[in-house]
Amino acid sequence: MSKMSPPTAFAAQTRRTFLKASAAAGALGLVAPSLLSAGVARAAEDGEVLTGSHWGAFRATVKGGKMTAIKPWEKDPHPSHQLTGVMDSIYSPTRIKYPMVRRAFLEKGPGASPETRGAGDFVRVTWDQALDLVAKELTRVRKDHGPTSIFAGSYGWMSPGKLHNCRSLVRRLLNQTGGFVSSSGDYSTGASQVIMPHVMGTLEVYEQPTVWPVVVEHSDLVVFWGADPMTTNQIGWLIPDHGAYVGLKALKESGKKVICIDPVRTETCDYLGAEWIAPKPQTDMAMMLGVAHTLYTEKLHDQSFLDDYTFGFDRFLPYLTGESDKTPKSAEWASAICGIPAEVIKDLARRIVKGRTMLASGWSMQRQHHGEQIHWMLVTLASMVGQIGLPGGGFGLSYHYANGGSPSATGPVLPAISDGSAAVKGAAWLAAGGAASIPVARVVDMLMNPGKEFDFNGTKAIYPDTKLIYWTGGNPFAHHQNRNRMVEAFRKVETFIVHDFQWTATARHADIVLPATTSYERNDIEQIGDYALSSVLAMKKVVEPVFEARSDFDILAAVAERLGTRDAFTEGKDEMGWIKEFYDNALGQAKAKGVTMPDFETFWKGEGVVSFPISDEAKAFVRYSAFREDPLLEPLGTPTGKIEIYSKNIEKMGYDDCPAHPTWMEPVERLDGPGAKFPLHITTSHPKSRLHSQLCGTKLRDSYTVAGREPCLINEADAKARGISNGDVVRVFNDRGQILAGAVVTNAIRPGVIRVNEGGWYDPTEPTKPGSLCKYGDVNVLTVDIGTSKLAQGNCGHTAIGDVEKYAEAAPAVTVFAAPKNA
Ligand code: PGD
Ligand code: PGD
Ligand code: 6MO
Repeated sequence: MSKMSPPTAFAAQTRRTFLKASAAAGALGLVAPSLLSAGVARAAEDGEVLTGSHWGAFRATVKGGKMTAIKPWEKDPHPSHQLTGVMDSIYSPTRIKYPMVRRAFLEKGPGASPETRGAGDFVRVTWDQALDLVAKELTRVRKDHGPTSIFAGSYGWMSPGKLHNCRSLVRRLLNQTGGFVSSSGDYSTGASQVIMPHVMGTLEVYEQPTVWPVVVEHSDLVVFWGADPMTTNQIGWLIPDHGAYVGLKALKESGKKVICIDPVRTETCDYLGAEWIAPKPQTDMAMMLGVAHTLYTEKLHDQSFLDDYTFGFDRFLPYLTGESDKTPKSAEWASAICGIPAEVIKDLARRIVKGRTMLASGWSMQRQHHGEQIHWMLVTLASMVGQIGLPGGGFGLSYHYANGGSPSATGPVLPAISDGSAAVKGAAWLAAGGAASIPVARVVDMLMNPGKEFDFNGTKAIYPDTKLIYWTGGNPFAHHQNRNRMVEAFRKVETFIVHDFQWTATARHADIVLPATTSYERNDIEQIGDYALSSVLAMKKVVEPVFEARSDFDILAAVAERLGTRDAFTEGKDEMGWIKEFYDNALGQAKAKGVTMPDFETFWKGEGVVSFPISDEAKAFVRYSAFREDPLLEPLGTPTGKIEIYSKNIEKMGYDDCPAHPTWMEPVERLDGPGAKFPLHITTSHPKSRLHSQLCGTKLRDSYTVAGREPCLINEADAKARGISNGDVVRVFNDRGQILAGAVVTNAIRPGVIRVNEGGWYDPTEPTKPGSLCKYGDVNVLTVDIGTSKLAQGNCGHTAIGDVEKYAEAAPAVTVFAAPKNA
């Protein structure tokens, strides 16, 4: 189950997933004529429409062609409160209404006055002018500088739907017209998805863990280590089934013991009445080593599991005991780093081996400097406990994401539009051009250092010289770190093209801005439940496109037309033609599996949802049970077939920042770390009332902003020491930049730690000046833009220290939630 395409280097490890997907795609029928008349494909004038979103399936009420009410699908067991923002996203003042071009670009040409990027001086153009300009720029840049000068990794979220996947669509256009530089990996699990294949033989992070019903029945203790599943399961990459909430409720009712290890007392901690252990951020690696050391010295570890199922514990042991570096990784040693008393660490070690324990981790800790280490160490710990493959034991890396652990239904897997990459397989430019793909979070490094060599997972490659960037879906001016460095880097490119439906900071920094539809203004098809795959849902158009918005499919087909590749791009199918084809493919799979599905016309004209049965076997799924039963016949995909606590492959890479076994290394900066220049750690968690930056531009914002700005959680003691009261406007700053935020004074956060969630819209006071104050509270103004290590080059969005002060001056008005003038 991969949310983003895995790095190519891991094609082998993810073969099973890949084979499944390609079998589904390969079974696609030939071009099908569009079955449904335009009338069926049109939005309802009046009535109720069932459709879906990242926040869940919902029923929309339409009156006079406008969506007037939204209510969750009645079969959703735990609807998200964020749905109210979904309706507003269609009509909010941040909507991009028309194609727009940056004035200097239009009047003086590509690359002109780059300092005015982000200043909001746009000129409205017609669709034809805009599309001609896009086609002209693609042609010019390819001709003058070659395909490696076009960067279209176009990383980020978008909207669900098998057809209107804007990232696949832009890559499809560019693959079919001569190639481009792409990106691999993602910001969610950048470090873990590269290290886990070395350790477990799979990506692990996107795969089904032991299911919730098994955890509830068999686990005696559940430890959520840097995970807040109550908050982060609201959303899905597909349409969420919210099955994790059924599991969490059952866990609560079971009265089983739960521990949350987190600098913040989370919603999950409160809901489950869990015990709260609050280490200093970025020190969990040391804490885990302290737990492992206790297990070993007190002989609580399972040596026979280590012997039978793992490789290299004997090589890790001298490090753990301190034999190799004269530093035993004792609980006392760990305590001095993580700030948790040694007795608590020892007690934790004794408790996790007392009964059946599930170690459930989120992903924030691997979004930190040396983030590769953390899940490697968690797996090492779970191996020492010896319960991997047993019901309710072991570890899980996706209980907090997209409802991982929700039992999987017996049903089909819908295919999706392809990015057309097969079309350029072996094409000459790949060989000639050098780096065809960069690790996703190295985009600013790439722009800053064309021609520079970089390391990635045992390989070396060269950064290309980027002249044109094309981004559809994703909001890099929210998701990337160290905003001020980024603003400078983007001034180096000649042409920046963006499709979105909102005036995000990314759109504001573009040269050509094209208004996309929301998914409520087009038809599509999607599955409910990333892991459960419990239903197929017709994502029916709710309203006609507002203003001049067009779907990414239509926009890119029109560009393809200008480049002479329209037929290849559309394969002669329109929107409903594609949807029917995907459905019919699923229908074929369903038949083979003995599952009932109506024909397409009945499906689409009716309720538009078909659900699949969940077998008893699926409800009893235990991850790694087959491996445990027979490690020889069911080996892991690692070189040794076992869990690799020591990796010879990583040893061969010889990286100073990623040794061959889990290792504590000081991050570049941390709370109370050596030479720390600032007294507070800034944690940048995922927001309860948004999906990253999505819905930040909607009315939902009124429910959480403080003094009209992004909230900043601060401990009472830290607030008192700075004369800060609840509701004050504060300035959060470090050497990289400064933001305003609204203080929330609380004891639910460890002293010395503040939290500003990721995804707040970047709103610089003086857009032409890098370093200027962000008025709303984009926390990535403050974070570091370095790779986790040479191995994975993941982002370090959770690495930042800084300070806070009460903002004494009159706070400037937030302006980012109004469209730029003329727009
Ligand atoms: P979103 O806000 O979801 O964030 O970063 P990402 O860029 O994915 O951006 C999606 C954009 O796509 C929105 O602007 C939305 O309007 C647009 N969009 C939606 N549907 C469509 C469509 O149909 N067509 C077009 N053209 N556009 C569409 C998320 C990334 O941020 C992620 S996944 C993670 S895990 C990271 N997390 C952190 C973190 O924890 N801490 C920090 N400091 N930074 C992070 N950044 C990362
Ligand atoms: P975070 O909020 O970054 O979420 O899921 P992920 O697990 O990465 O962090 C989870 C918890 O880790 C937080 O409670 C935080 O306080 C804690 N934490 C931070 N630093 C440390 C540390 O150093 N040590 C310890 N022990 N704990 C720490 C992200 C996942 O969520 C992803 S990748 C995406 S794309 C989705 N994004 C959203 C979203 O934007 N909004 C919501 N509501 N839900 C989401 N779900 C998904
Ligand atoms: Mo993510």
